[in-house]
Amino acid sequence: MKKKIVYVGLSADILHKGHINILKIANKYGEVCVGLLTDQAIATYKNIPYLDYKKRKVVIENIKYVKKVIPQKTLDYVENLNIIKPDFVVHGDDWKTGVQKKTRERVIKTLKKWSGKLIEPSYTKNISSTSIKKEMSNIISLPKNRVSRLKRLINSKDIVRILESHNALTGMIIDKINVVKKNKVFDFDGMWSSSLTDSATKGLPDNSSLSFSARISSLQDMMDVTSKPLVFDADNGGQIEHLSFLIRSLERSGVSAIIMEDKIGLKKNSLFKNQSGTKQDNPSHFAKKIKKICATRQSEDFMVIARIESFILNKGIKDALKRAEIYSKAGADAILIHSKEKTPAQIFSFAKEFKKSKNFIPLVSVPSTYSKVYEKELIRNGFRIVIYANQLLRAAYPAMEKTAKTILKNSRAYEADKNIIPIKEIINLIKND
Ligand code: SPV
Ligand code: MG
Repeated sequence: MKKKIVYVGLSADILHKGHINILKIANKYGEVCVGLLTDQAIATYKNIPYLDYKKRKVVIENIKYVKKVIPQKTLDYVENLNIIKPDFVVHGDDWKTGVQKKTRERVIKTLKKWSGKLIEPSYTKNISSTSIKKEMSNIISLPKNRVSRLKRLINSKDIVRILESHNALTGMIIDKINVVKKNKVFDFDGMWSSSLTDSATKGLPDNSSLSFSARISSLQDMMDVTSKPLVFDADNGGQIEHLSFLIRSLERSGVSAIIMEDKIGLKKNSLFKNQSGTKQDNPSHFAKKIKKICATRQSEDFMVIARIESFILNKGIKDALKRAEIYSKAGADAILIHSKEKTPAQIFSFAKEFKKSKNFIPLVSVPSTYSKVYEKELIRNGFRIVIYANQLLRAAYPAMEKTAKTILKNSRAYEADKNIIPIKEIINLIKND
């Protein structure tokens, strides 16, 4: 008699006895086919897994209860079910509520077409993947593991969302906070070490007066208490002869990418209205800097992102496109096309043209002045990374200023209390373990 087919959908990132229990039960009903969720499928509803698809597949296909493993490319099972037409689907009963509730309903509906059955063993309690994940996050935050995470995120997600961080505390906010919208978890994928906000925090202008060693010391504070990737704003990277030392320090610290802008001379922030005296680098000289980084980096996963300032200096799209070609050929992994317009029209027309090139590489956007743009519009126009470059410092400064003024006005602190967090909360914020 033909053996029955049993389908089990799994992410199987951190494999625990709950998974084994499900597979063991599934095996009793027939031959088990595991639909292993791809990194892209997992990224649609939670963080990308610690282990990539290939590594997870090796583990699962060697479990004695498993007959074969196929990729499940979406959170939804329907596509695979229609191909496999299993007699049974086995899943822990924990999906009756929460993110996967709808997925479950669609499984039941699809199975009905060929009288298949859903088996739901009770979920193995007392295994907290959250506590296992906490331990894993210590491993993942080791520099070597953290460096490569940004590239994996770019390969797995529609858009990688980065937020400015200027100290350890802001890094912790980026690492921890999330919101749930339409059953999906939204969080930030990494931190931006901004030259503007790092300098401002130290009372310095954004003109490279803050040395790279001071910048690296600030980011070390963040790296010590976080696990997400960090993208480093390197201004123009400094002198070509010094680049290899900078890259070595960044990689050792666990930084995932350097963004280097094609300007020369005394650094001026790109959002200043008056850009007189600011010059753009000769594209072939800038290309040499990119090549130098590619030649010195230890890990292929450490990304070099070339930032084009043509629009900032009113040079127009032709100049920007010419540069994008040259920088891409030199080995850049992505292009940040910067703009200080109020709308994204300029960068979208650049993206439309650059997409036609055989040298096209992923695009990065910094929507500081065109902040009305939604992430879905950026995705539609070919952008893969969005950097919210300064918002946390801009939020913190007026809040602190207001509190200081309230104390002065009232000659006591009481009136400020209602706008600030209780002391207990700030003590509990940082765990002492
Ligand atoms: C920064 O945040 O320091 C940047 C982005 O480089 S911008 O301020 O727009 O130049
Ligand atoms: Mg900067």
